[in-house]
Amino acid sequence: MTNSPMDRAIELARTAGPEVHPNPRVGAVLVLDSQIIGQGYHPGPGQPHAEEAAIQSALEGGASLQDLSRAELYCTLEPCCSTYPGKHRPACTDLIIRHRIARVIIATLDPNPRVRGRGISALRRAGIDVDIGPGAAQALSLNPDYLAMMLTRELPGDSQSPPQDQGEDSQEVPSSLLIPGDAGVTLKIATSWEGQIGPSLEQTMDITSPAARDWARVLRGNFQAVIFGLGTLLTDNPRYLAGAPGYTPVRQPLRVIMDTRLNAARPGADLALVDTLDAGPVLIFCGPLDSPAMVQRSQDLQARGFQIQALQPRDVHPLGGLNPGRVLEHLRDRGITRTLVETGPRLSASFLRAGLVNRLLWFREPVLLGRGINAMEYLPGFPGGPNLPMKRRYSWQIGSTEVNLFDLPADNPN
Ligand code: AOF
Ligand code: ZN
Repeated sequence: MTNSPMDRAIELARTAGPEVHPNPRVGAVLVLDSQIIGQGYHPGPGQPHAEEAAIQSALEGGASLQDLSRAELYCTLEPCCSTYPGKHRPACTDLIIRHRIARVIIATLDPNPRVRGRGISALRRAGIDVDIGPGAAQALSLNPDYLAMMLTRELPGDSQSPPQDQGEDSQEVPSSLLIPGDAGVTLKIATSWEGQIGPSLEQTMDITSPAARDWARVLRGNFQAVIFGLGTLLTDNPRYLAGAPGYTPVRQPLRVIMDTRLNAARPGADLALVDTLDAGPVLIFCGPLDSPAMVQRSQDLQARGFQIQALQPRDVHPLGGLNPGRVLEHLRDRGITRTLVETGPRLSASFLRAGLVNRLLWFREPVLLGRGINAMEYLPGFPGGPNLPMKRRYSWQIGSTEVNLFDLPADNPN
């Protein structure tokens, strides 16, 4: 095969015409011993789903049930998992389980509140090996409208919608990560398998799989603000835009920089953010404008399109850092209560130490780095560290990356 089976499944999904609306474009491919033995796509409401079409085409092509039990099914979207009034077709997970397919590879989750990870759980509960993430970016870009619609949809009190707490170590993807409306501060940390965050206190690393990175960008669109520090700004030069390629984000969060001395104004700091101000504003928190130099830097940055919010002398730590609690208060005054902190170890630690983090999203990559700053040693309250037995609520895999979600006992009025 020249293309990967997932590439082929994405190609198939693309063959659906506009009649597919309001359903998503989905493709599926069945592979046995490196040969495609079945394939299909979903043409539109009332028609077979891609998985059903792929299984059907394999059977019509002469595949036996024993062949299916050794086959791998590549799906561009998480298979659906329930029937309900108005649903046209049988649940794809039932078909997959009934045909005893050995392994299922899924590019992206179905954000439909009736699915949202429950399709994956159903398959895993049935003993089917499930891999998530290959081709995620292309699969997301197949259905920007569908994703945007589903991400903003909630079915409160609907017995079909997933229960709030799936208990420890559940494989369910938390719907709160997919639905805007979840208040609080989420801290995102990416580490190697042994917990290394980066080579130094300021630097972060791009070690997570591309699929996980795309997914993180989609999730970003569910927050009102994303906070980071000067170190991350200068070393990573991030843009922090929401949405994967071709995917319409729910919103672009306000980019918030904590920069006590306004070093972002440093000559030579060639900030990529400057070119993204059309997508949304950037707000810089700093210490008091108590010197001509600070006033000058503030003016320079404002002239480049940044907003500046100076804090009081009492909000500056003797060692130079800004009080993260005060930053959150200012954001709350602006109506911002759903915040993502995506920054280097030092600032992450100050949010954790102040007890301001409600949720920890730990992206853990199966690589070993051997040296660097270790989250378990450096971050107070990090799971696996000296003083924190913590309840992991969810864990799932995106590409090669393991994503873990923890609820922290935060002292946060959000
Ligand atoms: C799949 N495979 O090919 C598609 C899925 O009304 P129905 O029965 O067609 O169900 C529509 C929902 O099924 C849709 O909102 C989305 O959640 C899922 N689409 N799922 O397993 C497919 N098209
Ligand atoms: Zn289905």
